[in-house]
Amino acid sequence: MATVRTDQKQRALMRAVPESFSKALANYFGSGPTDIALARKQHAAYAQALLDSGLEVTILPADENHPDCIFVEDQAIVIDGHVLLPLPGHPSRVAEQPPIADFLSRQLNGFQVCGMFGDARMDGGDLLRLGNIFFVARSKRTNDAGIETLRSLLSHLGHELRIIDIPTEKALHLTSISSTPTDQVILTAEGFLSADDFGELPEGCRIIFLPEEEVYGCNTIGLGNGKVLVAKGYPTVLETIQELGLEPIVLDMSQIREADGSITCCTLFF
Ligand code: CIR
Repeated sequence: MATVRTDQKQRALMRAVPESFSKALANYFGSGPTDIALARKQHAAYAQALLDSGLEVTILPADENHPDCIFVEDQAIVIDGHVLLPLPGHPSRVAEQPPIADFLSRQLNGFQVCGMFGDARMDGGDLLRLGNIFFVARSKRTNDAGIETLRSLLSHLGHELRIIDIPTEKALHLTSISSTPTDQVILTAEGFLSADDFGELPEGCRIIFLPEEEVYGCNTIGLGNGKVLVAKGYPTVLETIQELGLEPIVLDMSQIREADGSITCCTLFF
């Protein structure tokens, strides 16, 4: 049995799919959702999978003015009792944040909240955690000033930060091309990043490179109880999760993928 995440996930925040979801930004995996009823069905099945795994799930109402509002991962970064509210890297997504910030501040009594100012920009989807190491992408959405804000928080918390330049012509976010289903494993696809990009990993940790055509499937969520959410249709990813001794929960993400959204994008764990 593989060792699983130390930060067991217990509470999840999601946001409902608006009718306007068909207008979501789509430049990488998809060309825009076409079936909102199906997107809602897939989103509901995803939420149910979290509930069935024993998590407490809150779903905030959709915001029709913000077609991308379901992608809550980008709007807040929750680390060890602290919340960083980034300034999202795409202007159309900035005003999605207030209801999420309000919710988190009501839930997390005693949590410290910090913000991002000036030219700093970051999407939460550019952050990947492997135990006490945080990888952040320099991307179309996350810039150096944003990374410096994150660095201040992480150094205060005693965590290491490593910066990775992602190939922006091929990838939106770092989590679009990688994930950590456990605290020991990074899944990523060939053709995007090299082992050197991640740097030397702690003993017992490793990177597993999967075929380039399965890059979307490399985005998984390890729930910390041996279960891992994986997208339907990526056989090598599925096999790899099983070989790691983990239990995959397979979700059909087809309509969410059409909006460039991966599994991690739809949830904030707090
Ligand atoms: C966007 O382009 O911002 C959305 N259509 C997709 C955001 C996906 N979020 C993520 O990877 N964390």
